[in-house]
Amino acid sequence: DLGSSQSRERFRSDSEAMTRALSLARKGLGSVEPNPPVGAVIVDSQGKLIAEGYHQRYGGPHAEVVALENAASEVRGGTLYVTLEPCSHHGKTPPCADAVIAAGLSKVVIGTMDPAEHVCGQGIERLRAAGIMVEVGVCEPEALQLIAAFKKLQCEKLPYLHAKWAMTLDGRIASRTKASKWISNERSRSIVHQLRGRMDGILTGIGTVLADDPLLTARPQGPRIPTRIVLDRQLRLPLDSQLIRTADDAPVLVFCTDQALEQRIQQVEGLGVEVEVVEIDSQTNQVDLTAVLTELGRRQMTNVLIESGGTLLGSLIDQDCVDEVHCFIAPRIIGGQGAISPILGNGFDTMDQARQLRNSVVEVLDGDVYIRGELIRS
Ligand code: AOF
Ligand code: ZN
Repeated sequence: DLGSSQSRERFRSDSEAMTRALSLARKGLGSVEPNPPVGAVIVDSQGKLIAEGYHQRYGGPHAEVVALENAASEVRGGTLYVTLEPCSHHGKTPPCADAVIAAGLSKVVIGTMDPAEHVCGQGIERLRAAGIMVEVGVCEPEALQLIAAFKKLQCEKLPYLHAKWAMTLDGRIASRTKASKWISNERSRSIVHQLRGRMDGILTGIGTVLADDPLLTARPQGPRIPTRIVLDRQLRLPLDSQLIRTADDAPVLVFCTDQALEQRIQQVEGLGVEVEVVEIDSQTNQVDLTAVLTELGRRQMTNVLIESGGTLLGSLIDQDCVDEVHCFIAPRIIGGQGAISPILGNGFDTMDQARQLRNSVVEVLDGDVYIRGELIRS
């Protein structure tokens, strides 16, 4: 509720208004995918806030239209701040650019252009052709970060991969006896559950399943129920594993190769698990990761969390597939030559080849250190 006109907020700058639109957009994370999270605010000709809106769920009205419908007073002559370029296509809803023009707004300030083929500048063009003043690129880094997963799925047809691991101060995810419960504290683990609850999939390897018998669900449940995805060349997934026992509550998808027996495939499928047979990667003698990721993209999975051991994560890093890192460091030392590192694979030979984080944020969670950031992909 925007209240009476005297109490209405007035933004001091374009970036302040856009920052508000960005935080509105974030409320849709986990609910809108595979569509982008988008937020919008409208101010009147005096610069007073008169409407707010965001894209709330997949298939629902777009942010701009929600804001227009919520307007507390006349929008004619006002300015729209929107995190993403208004659309110009007839999708599940009519073009927002047309709605903006019809409402008589005089200016539109945009966070970033829509990278999707069906828009890609045409929304901006349509607004300008109607005589509306358009400015693009206010808070663009934040606006781009917000749609990073949407952009990857649109442009590369691949899911955005988040890698998560928890390790000790000496960089170990398990002791030399393979003990790994629990490294990080409760607060770190609750962040992981929040992350899980907005993912389309959680990806792990059969090694982790055999070692830990994980559930890989979000507790409490978030805005979506992620599919638990296991890479399992020979289909060794135990029939009495927690994953299989809960297959009715949250989907399980297993990728195997022709090294799995047909009879085993049928048995596992009979227990409610979906099985996909893909090629083997002759380099690693493992399930071909490109085939897996292509299939997940084909299924419109936008965000996938990797919660695996060092082998799978190492291969994904070697092949430059990871987009974002969530690393939890516990203030403990386990030591031991045989203790296990989070990332194996081939690795890189020199420091200048090392993978680099950008826009990283560090938080302290009751003594654990949480580092998240985007991985720069070459
Ligand atoms: C959204 N929400 O607030 C904006 C979007 O299938 P449709 O009709 O929902 O259209 C989806 C496309 O619309 C999406 O790919 C993006 O390019 C554009 N803008 N989408 O879901 C919004 N502004
Ligand atoms: Zn739209």
